Amino acid sequence: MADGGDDLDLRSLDDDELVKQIQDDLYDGLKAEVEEGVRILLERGWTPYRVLTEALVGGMTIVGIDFRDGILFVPEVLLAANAMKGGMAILRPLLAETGAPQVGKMVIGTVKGDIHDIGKNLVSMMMEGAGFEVIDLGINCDVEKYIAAIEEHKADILGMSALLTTTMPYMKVVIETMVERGIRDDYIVLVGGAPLNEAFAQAVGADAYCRDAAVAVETAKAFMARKHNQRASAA
Ligand code: B1M
Repeated sequence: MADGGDDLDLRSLDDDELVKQIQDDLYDGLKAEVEEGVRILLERGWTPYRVLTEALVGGMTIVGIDFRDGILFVPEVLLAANAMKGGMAILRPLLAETGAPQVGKMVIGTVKGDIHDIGKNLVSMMMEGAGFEVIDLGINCDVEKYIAAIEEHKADILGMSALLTTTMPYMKVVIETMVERGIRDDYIVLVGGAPLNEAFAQAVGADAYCRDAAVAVETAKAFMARKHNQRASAA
């Protein structure tokens, strides 16, 4: 993709060129350049959400395609992921600032055997931005870790992320264990990750599949509203 852009003045680019350059820099794993590009777009009045979706997620999509096609390999993708995280770290507090009063509590983690965390982190950020308190358990979470956290934090929602076809079935293990322990109906269970779909979510007994972070927020809000209504009518 682009050369390192060492002597390129990012400020001289118009918005479209800058987004393209950020995506190239992300592809090349140039964290400092990605961070600078993100800051410039924010200075130009872009909302944090727009920077996130158009520049960063857009860039990571290109990385994903070339990873799939064998053009990029794990070390390069790790660098790209690191650059993406640099940009996300700038946006995280800004997304949280725009948030409404706390609407619910979510525990989220990537399932056992899976170390992909970019999508999960994005969901966490967007949920925080929408006014949810988020307890992020990180990656490689086993069933005991999930259950201990939802109980300890008295969560409303359990969110699980999986990016591999080999790890997504673990969601069923978690939900079945919740059923066995008689706690399944105490929580809203939302699942997401690139290889999942609605049929899978239904098959494993989740409440809903969330295609992306924005859908996760909308779905969580809708379930929370339903929960509040049920409480109100029971009172
Ligand atoms: Co991996 N990897 N990877 N990888 N990796 C994929 C997933 C893959 C599709 C690439 C490919 O072949 N095209 C492929 C999986 C194939 C399959 O299972 N069918 C793959 C593979 C094979 C592997 C390894 C096995 C490679 C190897 O070692 N040979 C290995 C597995 C390691 C492991 O986990 N045990 C591996 C490793 C890695 C890296 C470490 C190099 C790196 C991860 C770095 C990190 O996350 N810190 C990596 C990356 C970056 C990717 C791709 C390129 C990008 C994933 C990503 O971050 N996307 C990915 C290709 C792809 O997905 N196109 C790939 C951007 C992110 C914003 O999107 O995660 O989908 P996503 O999240 C979205 C939605 O899915 C949703 O909202 C998010 C935001 O909109 N969502 C949720 C996600 N989680 C949610 C939870 C919710 C709700 C919504 O809860 C409520």
